[in-house]
Amino acid sequence: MTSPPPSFLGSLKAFENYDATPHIGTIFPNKTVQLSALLKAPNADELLKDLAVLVSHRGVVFFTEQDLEIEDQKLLATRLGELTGKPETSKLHRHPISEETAELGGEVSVISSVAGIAYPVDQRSTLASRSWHADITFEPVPSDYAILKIHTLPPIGGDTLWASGYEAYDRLSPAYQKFLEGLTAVHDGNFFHEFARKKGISILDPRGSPENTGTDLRAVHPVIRTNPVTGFKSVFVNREFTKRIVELSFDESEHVLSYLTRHISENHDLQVRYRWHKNDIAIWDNRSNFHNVTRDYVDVRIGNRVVSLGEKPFFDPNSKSRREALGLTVPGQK
Ligand SMILES: O=C(O)CCC(=O)C(=O)O
Ligand SMILES: [Fe+2]
Repeated sequence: MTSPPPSFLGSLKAFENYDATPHIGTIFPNKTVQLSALLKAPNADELLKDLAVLVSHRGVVFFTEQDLEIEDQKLLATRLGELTGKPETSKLHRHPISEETAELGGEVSVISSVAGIAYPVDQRSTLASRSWHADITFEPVPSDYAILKIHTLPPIGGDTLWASGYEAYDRLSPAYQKFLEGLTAVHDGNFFHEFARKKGISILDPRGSPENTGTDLRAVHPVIRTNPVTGFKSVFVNREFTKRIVELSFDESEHVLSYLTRHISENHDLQVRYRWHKNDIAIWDNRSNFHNVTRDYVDVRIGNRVVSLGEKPFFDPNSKSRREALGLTVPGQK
């Protein structure tokens, strides 16, 4: 018998909410809870810090039918990281292929089925699982939090899935966990050059941190990463950007990456799937989760995404896994 996980809600306990699955996802279903109001509350710093901690623990948190304007969406993304101790040099990310429109600026990515940043999908693969990723892991200083508001939706379809990197780590055998802990991997976003060429735009530079500069969109990060907010270990490789484990031979690297990405996409019991309503907002922690949109619709689907930058990824050998820290057992393991 395991005890139920402790609550990470803090000051947010006052608002109606429920966990979407045991391992990932918390939903605030009532539109009387508005992020715009939390930002202006007298105890805003307490509420927003507790929100950041909740997102880092639960992976992704959903708010229903929000009136948050784009400038406040940027402010919220900034505050979540600031209140949980991110480096001062980490600002909002400017995506390499964002177009700096007067209306939105380079700090907003338009997530759209018709224009803006349509994520380039590998045309050779028709698997929906091909697009599992964490945002912008090709940057030396990648993202802590992302906030997505979808304002235009097809009548049905276009659900988004998230998967827990904490739970993915916990499901590995102790021997495999140890093997992965010393390893590092190359994350590569240079495919965006082709995209930029076709659109006739140049790669934005710098991109929200003095370390995210230049046009070679590659970085090396630990395969197992410690989340500084929770202290938990997470798997940190993803199908879209992670190309090579540095310390292994080419074939060994292919094998391990293929296993880990299947481990994330095929264990649907470490995932949550969200069906959007107009103006819903999802906030997720990119350090220890992956996500993937479902391209099963034909109508227009558009949202605005803001991605903030966190710390340079690190692995703390003294950090714990989520289940270890919370005293939860892994199914099938003693
Ligand atoms: O369209 C979505 O639901 C998610 C797209 C995505 O990967 C993102 O916004 O980072
Ligand atoms: Fe994404």
